[in-house]
Amino acid sequence: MSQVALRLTSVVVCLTLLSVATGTRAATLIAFWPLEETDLAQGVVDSAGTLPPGAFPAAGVDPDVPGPPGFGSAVHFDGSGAIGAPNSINVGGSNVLNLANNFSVTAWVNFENLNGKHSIIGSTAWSFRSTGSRPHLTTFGIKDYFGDAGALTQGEWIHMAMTLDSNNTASFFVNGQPAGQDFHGAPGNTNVADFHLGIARNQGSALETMFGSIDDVRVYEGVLTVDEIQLIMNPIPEPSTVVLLVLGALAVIPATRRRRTRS
Ligand SMILES: [Ca+2]
Repeated sequence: MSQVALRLTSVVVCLTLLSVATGTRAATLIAFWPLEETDLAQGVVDSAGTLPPGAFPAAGVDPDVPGPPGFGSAVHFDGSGAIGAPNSINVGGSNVLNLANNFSVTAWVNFENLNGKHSIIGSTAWSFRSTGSRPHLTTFGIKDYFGDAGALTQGEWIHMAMTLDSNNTASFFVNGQPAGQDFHGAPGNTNVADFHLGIARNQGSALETMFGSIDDVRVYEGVLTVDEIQLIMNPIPEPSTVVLLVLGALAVIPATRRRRTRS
């Protein structure tokens, strides 16, 4: 099993066990780019298996820079590009990622510069990005949701997550800790073009290119809990740990059943 497949399996196992333990229904992973590609000619794989491979641009990105510890390689964006010719990764998904609310996004980011706006992923429906030192979700034409000022830092890997619940409340998390909430009364729009990693949208005046590196970008349908976000941001558990978790869960279930049988 490849390292990426093992990591995905590990996270699924851990989230499932967490859901069983808490009695909550886990959010559903619908797109996951581990960004393990190392050559611009390679397709950018969605390990969730939902979308066909995305495409690197001809220039402006380096597909083979070190990611955060435990997450393999990452992609560096040089902040260049123009509307119509963006230096970003087109991952499609206009009919899959066009979520109006009740979704979550997570990613590792290493900003080289926090001046202005720098997008992790976006389309004409929504964009998850930075504005200055604040996490920022835009549902274009509807609402700008902001997290806490000072929550973001540059020059180091930080883990960013956002959730937009079914009441259109956005919650932000940085390195697994709450980083602000923002509210609105209407969902986002779902009439969208292709999604891109590294820009907000490829039309109008909102290119908002990433200047820095990103890795391990995930989109979920549903609202992740803070515990789930902390699991996602952790590097791959050792296989022995996963095996122990599964064996532990299997041991608990018969014991619970025996207790129920006796009572
Ligand atoms: Ca990676």
